[in-house]
Amino acid sequence: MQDLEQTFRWFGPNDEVALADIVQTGATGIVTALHHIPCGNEWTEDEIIERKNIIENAGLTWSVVESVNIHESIKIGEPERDHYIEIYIQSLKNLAKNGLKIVCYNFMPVLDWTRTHLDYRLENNASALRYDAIALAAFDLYILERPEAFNVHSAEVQTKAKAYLESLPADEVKTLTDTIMAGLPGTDEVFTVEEFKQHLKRYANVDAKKLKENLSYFLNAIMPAAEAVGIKMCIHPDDPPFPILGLPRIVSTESDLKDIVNFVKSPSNGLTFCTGSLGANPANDLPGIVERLGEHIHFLHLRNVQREADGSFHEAEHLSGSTDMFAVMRNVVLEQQKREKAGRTDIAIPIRPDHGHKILDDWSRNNYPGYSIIGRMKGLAELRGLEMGVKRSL
Ligand code: CS2
Ligand code: MN
Repeated sequence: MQDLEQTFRWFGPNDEVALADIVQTGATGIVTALHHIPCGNEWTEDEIIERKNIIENAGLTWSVVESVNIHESIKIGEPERDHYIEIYIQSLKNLAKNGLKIVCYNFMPVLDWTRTHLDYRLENNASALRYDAIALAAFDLYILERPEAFNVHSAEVQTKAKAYLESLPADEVKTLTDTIMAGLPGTDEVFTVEEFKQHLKRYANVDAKKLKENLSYFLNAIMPAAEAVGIKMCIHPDDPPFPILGLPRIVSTESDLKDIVNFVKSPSNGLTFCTGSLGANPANDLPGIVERLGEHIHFLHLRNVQREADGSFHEAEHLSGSTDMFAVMRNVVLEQQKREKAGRTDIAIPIRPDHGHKILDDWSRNNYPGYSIIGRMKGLAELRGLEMGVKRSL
């Protein structure tokens, strides 16, 4: 049976990790996006071809587009959304013309992934990303000063959050704010608290139900075109998979994922299975999701998180943490078997280690948070070993 296609995210020519480095990790596929094109603008064929050539000249394949970001007007359901959907469809057509057929996206309002600490030290002094529930509450209650936050966080959390904030030196308060307010991956953009408040206002009338309707509207609008050109869309789950800072989240649970694949029944309407994102909610049965929704998975992000009782978590080693990665991989391989039997050709599902720890010489480069080269390479190496072990033992 074909192996999973090993991929590595690359942020483009400005990434301090070069394609020549990635070749040595064992990855053969690249996951990238035209990060310099502002969200809502068309990805022209010229730009796509230019990026594709750079990747191919390094002996690699551009396997997955992550992400073609969704304009906020589409998430909010504003009148301009139809205009932005047209542009989105045009970008998909341009990608498909050049052989790019797997497109990841997410539907998280305003913020992409959210962490509170970018340099959390593990026992071996490796650096990991962390989401601390108390720190997040402290920001929500006393920096963002969102009135409803006092109804969301319990009295106990409010007390702890206050104490936490009072214990922080001023420069660390700023670091915490900038960490939570980070914009899209691949950019250095950070919202100010004021800008973020403006964004929140636009979402005042968008609850989870409305946001889901807007996602359904978007999917129904783009799927006929995506299907016609053979594009497989795969939605990335929310990270973390629960509402934060007053923003709704609708790609967080198995039942959300089921709803989404049912919005439009099409092979083009698929999922990115990110264990790091989904795994932060203890109620998510990750191996079970692969078993039940595996046919819709077009892209795999296999990383681990270590959960704590209060909702905090940090990014753990790929094979040890709260998620049983063996059980996940076994069900991924069983899904490959099912596809083979059914005559499907998409057996070599692209997999990436997603994030990694900062270890060894990773300190010599200024990478995007979570995107160290050696830490990710270690994760990928572990995952490929696990895959081989599972396959040989079946
Ligand atoms: C990452 C995200 O947090 C994660 O797991 O994979 O940055 C992801 O790249 C985007 O949210 C996908 O749109
Ligand atoms: Mn992910």
